[in-house]
Amino acid sequence: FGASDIKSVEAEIPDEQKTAWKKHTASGFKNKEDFETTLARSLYNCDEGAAYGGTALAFRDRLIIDWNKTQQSHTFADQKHLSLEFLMGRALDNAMLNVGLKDVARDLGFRMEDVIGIERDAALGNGGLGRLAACFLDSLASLDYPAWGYGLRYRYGIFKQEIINGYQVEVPDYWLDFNPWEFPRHDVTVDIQFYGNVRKYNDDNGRQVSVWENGEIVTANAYDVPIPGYNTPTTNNLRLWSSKAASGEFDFQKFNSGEYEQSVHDQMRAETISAVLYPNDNLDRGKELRLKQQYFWCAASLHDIVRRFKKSKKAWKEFPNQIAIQLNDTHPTLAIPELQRILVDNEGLDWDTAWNIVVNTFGYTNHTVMAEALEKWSVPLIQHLLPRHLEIIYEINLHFLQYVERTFPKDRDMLSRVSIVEESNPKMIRMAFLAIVGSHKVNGVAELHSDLIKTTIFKDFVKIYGQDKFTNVTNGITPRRWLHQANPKLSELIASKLGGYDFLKDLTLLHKIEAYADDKQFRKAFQDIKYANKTRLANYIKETTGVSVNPAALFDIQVKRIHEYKRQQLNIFGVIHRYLALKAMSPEERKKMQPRVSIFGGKAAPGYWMAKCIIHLVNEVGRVVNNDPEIGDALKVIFIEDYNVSKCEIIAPASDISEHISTAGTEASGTSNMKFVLNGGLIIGTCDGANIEITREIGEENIFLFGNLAEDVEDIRHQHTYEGVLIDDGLQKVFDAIHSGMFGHSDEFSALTNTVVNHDHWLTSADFEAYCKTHDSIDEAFKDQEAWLHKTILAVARMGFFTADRCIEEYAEMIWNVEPQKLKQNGA
Ligand code: CR1
Repeated sequence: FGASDIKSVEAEIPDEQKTAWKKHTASGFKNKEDFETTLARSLYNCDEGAAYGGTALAFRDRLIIDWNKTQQSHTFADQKHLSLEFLMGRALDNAMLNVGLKDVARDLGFRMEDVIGIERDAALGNGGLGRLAACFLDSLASLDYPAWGYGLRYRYGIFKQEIINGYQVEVPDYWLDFNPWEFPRHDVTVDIQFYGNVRKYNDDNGRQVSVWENGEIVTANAYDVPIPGYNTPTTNNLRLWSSKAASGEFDFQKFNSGEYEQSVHDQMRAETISAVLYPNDNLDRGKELRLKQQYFWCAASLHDIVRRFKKSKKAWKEFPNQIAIQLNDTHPTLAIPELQRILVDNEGLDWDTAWNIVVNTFGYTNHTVMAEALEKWSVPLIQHLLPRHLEIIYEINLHFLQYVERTFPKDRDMLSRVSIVEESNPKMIRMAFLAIVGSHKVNGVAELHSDLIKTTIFKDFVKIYGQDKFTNVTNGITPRRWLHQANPKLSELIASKLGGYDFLKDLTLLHKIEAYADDKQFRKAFQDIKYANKTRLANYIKETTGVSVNPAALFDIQVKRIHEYKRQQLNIFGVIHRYLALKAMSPEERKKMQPRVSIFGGKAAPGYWMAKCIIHLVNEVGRVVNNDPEIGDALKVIFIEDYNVSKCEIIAPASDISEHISTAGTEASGTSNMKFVLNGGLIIGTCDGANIEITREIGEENIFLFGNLAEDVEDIRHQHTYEGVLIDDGLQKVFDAIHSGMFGHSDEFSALTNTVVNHDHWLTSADFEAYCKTHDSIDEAFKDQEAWLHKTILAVARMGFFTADRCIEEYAEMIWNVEPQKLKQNGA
């Protein structure tokens, strides 16, 4: 380009953008050159991407100052949250909200949503378990608890879902292209060993010492992510580990002898450990690489924790008073034998002293009772990968079983039932049992779930340890993201009545809006907001699927991982039932029906055939129904592609009804149920997980419950085995329609209908009639909009209990014994 070309480009830059940048640079960039060098981009070339980059870097700089202050002041007393998954979503919007500077980006001359929309979700998790960890990080920082999260820095997060011809196709999610929210700590590395052997010798005092040696070394490299609290300078840390070949590992001998390829291959092998998130939700598949990930991350995190503790120069017995480590499910259970190994083998403590420290340090949260999700690892695999840990696990088990035998001398079967080692072929290590034995508290995530673990899978452990070791912390969600960020207009309306935004930090204050449930103006404003949120979703649906849906119709939404136990099949069979009923009506009758939009979204694990069949059926039903001219607006069926955290922020505020319809006793808690109600939608649900407590809080007249109870499910399954499955008449009509080829070749769906006919493990048929009738009563209730508004407002007002802040306070008091540490404004 010549000089004149540049001039002509410059002339096209709108003035307000130039001034905006000038003003904006005050908070992040010193001058235009600074901005341009940071982004390697000319200001005159500034599109949404650059605006995002600029805004993110500016906010990041603000966070760093508070982050450094927080980390300086919180050096020793810490709560550590070990989780293989942190489903963070986007960071910019949240950072702006928490720092309290949401207007800056507006000045740049861009639509804020467009700028925010540039950011890729940090999708380092599968579903509820990973999102819970992210909500907890937000609450820990917002409540000023000194706390760190430890996870893995996956190069590929959960896959991106594309729907092609009605089928799910998985595309890798390479999310790290531009990630301003992470800070590589090249100086924070830990060498992690795998394989090798254990050598024993007696030291000078005659004590037997074990040395784990000759293993393969992989280096863990820390990447830190600042976690800003809301309306406080406290900024905590999420440390994610990335794997790379140990420096000695790049084998120069091989290199020099011409085996360049081999040495690069070794490098890649090491990097593979943190390459990809396993895409299974509520399912355990014992792959060696997964076990490697688990140990890699546990060992790196513990090394880090121990290193910081040792700097404090305190005695080892102080360790559990200084540090509490919470295990998010059994994925981090190897941290238990690892800490025991560090204390006994490296630090020379005797077994009992060490074990006492270990047990008092760890707490274990269980998130499922389903057998297929309970982790077990084969003994030969652990022996091969972690020979010293296997010895330690055996010794832990020996001590434990000796205790059980002494306590229950007459119960011979007890020993094999509770043994950490399952006597199968091959032998297996039961990780949940190891987690219980190695922790001082075990909690479930909703009342029913916490009761179920005590009466089913962990029943014997309650006998052994007593009731007190087991407790409940019902899940919650952060109101910052899930109310204020996702639904700013509703948040504003509430604030206008409550005189400010204090409720975002004390959600129980919401109860004060009960007084407005009958206030005409308030109701109208509430209704308008819902309508606007539905319109926003309708626009998104139009843009992404091409289907027009009417925002005045009843929006019925089920978004979550696709799983047979969550019963999206029940939902889609119900939709087909409705479609058949509409088809059988006269046009006049049809006009009288409540128009509906049935919205589905969620990923299926790539190897989960049945879940993929469900997705396919939903899409095929949508294709038929949405193109049926007789049906029009009476029914639309939508599948939203690639459901994730940021899409949930658009979806949750837009429901009239959301579906939480798991077979009773299978959904440990559920957390999207809370998001939907908090945003002014009602629930159709089973008596399962947190639905039960939601009902207790909001009142049973404000929720649509149906279906068999958890206590009856086993009997019904038993009946199925001995007497066969009774297929409900309405469901039979649905199956006939599917078999007739109405939704494409019926072979495609035979697996789905056959499992109902053959076993119906998930009680689809047993609950079908009640499910359809409940939907009919929802249609009736929705017709009376005033009464409906009354219900939804009361429900919102009564959701205060379900804030993640309350969870964190319960964990802090019952399990961690830690106190908040407020930063003084000057950072001291
Ligand atoms: C449960 O299925 C719960 C979350 C968070 C999931 C869900 O009901 O809300 O945990 N469990 O507690 C899970 O992923 C491996 O188990």
